Amino acid sequence: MNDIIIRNIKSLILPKKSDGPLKGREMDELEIVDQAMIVIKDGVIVYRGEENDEHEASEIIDAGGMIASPALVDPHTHVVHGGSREHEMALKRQGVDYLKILEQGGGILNTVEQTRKATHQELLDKASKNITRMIQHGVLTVESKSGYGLDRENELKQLEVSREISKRFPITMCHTFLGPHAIPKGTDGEAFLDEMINLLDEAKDYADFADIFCETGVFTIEQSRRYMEAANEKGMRVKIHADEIDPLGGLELAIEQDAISADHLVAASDAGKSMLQDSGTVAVLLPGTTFYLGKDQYADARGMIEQGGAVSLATDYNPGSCVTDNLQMIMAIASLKLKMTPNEIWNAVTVNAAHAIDAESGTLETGDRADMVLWDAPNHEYIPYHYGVNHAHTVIAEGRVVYERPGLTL
Ligand code: IZC
Ligand code: ZN
Repeated sequence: MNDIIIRNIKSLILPKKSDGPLKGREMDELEIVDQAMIVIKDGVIVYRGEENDEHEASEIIDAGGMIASPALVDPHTHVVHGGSREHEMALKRQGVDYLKILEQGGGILNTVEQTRKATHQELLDKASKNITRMIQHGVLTVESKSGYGLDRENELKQLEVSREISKRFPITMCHTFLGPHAIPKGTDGEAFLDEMINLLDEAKDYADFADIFCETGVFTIEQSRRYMEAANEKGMRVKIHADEIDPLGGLELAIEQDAISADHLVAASDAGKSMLQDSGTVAVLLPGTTFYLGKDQYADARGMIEQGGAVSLATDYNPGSCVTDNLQMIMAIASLKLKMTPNEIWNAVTVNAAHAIDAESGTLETGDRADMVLWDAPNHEYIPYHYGVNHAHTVIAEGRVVYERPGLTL
């Protein structure tokens, strides 16, 4: 592989590398080096910092005064699925809420039907489009969940597709088994949960984490505990969809079970939030979902950070409650609705997102994989500010340009 110098970077955004996620006040610290350069050798960073004349390389990229950062990390997605649910928009407009649609056999269960019908190749082609868009928006590390199969064959099919994607694209992926995502129609919840617990032994060969949807009408706290204990016993680190709609105490359970992340937390209790500081659990907030579901109450990011917690952000891309592949859009919602500062937001979509999925991504230290983005923006605060569009100009994966923004044909 070639040596590359990227010069003429207006500002280089450098989240701090650390053994654990950044917590509390640390989340507002972000190193920014002005008039910077990056030197890459064999896909790895060998220098990053102020521009100087001390390096040589066979290829030189002139960043033209753009800003640069580590590639973004999206630590919560449901990117592999069949079909789509645009017909639910009309129901939502009539005031039928998300859990009601699920109760009536739609929602997740509709996607389950479509995912079961789809072949491996169809799922792969469909998810590849989403992954392409994610890369174009500056994301090079993605978590991907199963959960639309709800039986052995189809859960494993989804995980196989997810693993195939990581081979086909220049990205880092981790895979999560979310067998207990909904209860198939006409099935007893307890019996179905047993089936999913029995599947953990096999799922372990395909997935890095075990996840469950703990929510009214889906899985209770007691059922979620039983599942998480079983996964922990089998040596699988756990995650949980917790307190998204109703305050069930999912965050406390996540911390009790040493979950690597607790995701959603819109309705998390004050007691739960105060426990984050001394825990190894990252709060993965998904404000795009709150926005898409049309709710007024957003997760209390400020309370979590002010009490010393570690917060991350993700798209939660899925066909029902948040249909976007654009993590930059989530950065804007985090600013507007979660009242997070620009520095907190950048740490949340890089270093903390990586810790939420145990990935070695999100920083640009010497020795790190050269996954980075050149942004067509004057400064790092600009990206959450100018919302809904793509600011990624050049995406570099392991030192290789994999996306460059096309121009117009005039
Ligand atoms: O397909 O609705 N919340 N799971 C939990 C989802 C949203 C995905 C979906
Ligand atoms: Zn989710």
